[in-house]
Amino acid sequence: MTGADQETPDTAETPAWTTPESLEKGRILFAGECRFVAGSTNEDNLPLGSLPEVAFAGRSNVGKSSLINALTGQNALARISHTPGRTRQINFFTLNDRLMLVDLPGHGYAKAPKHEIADWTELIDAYLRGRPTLRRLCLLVDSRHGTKKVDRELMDRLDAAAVSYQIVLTKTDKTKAQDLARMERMLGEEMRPRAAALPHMVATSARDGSGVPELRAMLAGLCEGG
Ligand SMILES: Nc1nc2c(ncn2[C@@H]2O[C@H](COP(=O)(O)OP(=O)(O)OP(=O)(O)O)[C@@H](O)[C@H]2O)c(=O)[nH]1
Ligand SMILES: [Mg+2]
Repeated sequence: MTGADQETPDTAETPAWTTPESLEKGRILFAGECRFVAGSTNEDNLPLGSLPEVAFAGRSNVGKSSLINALTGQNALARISHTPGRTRQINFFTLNDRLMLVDLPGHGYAKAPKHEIADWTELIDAYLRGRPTLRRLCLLVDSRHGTKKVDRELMDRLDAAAVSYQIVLTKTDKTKAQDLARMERMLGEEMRPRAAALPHMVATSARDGSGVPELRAMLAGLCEGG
C-alpha cells in the first residue's frame, strides 16, 4: 500500500466522493464566489498559501482553463486560448474563501523555445517546493491521447516530491464510451506503480459538463471539515 492510498478513505470500487452527500457538498462549495487572486511568473511573487490548495496541470491545450471555468460556472474566469501555451503564469483563484484553485501553465508545447521550457520547469518546481498547503494536483490528460513523455516527466517529479496527484481525463465529449473505458483501464495500470498517484480518476468534459459534479465533490473533500 502506498502513502497515497492511505490518504484516501475510498474503497477500490467506489470513491468516497460519488455519494449524494459528497456531490451536494461539491455543488454548494462551487456555487460560492470564485475570485482571481494573483498571477505569478516567478518564485518571488507566489501568493502566501493560507487555504488548502488544488493545482491543475497538464499539457498545453488539454483544457485546464476550460475545466476551471466549468467547475466554477464562470465562463471567463480562467482564460481559454485557441493558441496552445497561452497561459504562461500560475493563476491563483480563491473559492468561497475555502479552497485555492491553481491554474498551472501548460507544459510540453512542441513549438516553445528552449529557454521558455526551462523557465516553465523552474517555475513549476519552485511552486511544488514551496506549497505546504498543496493538497492535490489534478493532472489533466486528454481522453483521446493518454499520457505523453512530458506528463510522465512531471509525474516522476511529483512522485519524488511526494505531491499527491490524480488523473483527470478531459474532452470526453470527443471520445466514444468504449474508447474511454479502454483509456481508463490503461491509465489505471500505468498509475499503479507510481508512489504519489491516487488510484481513482475522473473523466470530464468542460463542454457537456460530464464528470464536473464528481470533480467538484472530490475537491470539496479536500477542504477543512470536508
Ligand atoms: N471538445 C472539447 N473541447 C475542449 C474541452 N475543454 C477545452 N476544450 C478546447 O480546448 C482548447 C484549449 O482549452 P484551454 O482550456 O485553453 O486549455 P489549457 O490547458 O488551459 O491550455 P494552456 O493554457 O495553453 O495550457 C480550447 O479550444 C477549448 O475550447 C472539452 O471538454 N471538450
Ligand atoms: Mg490555460
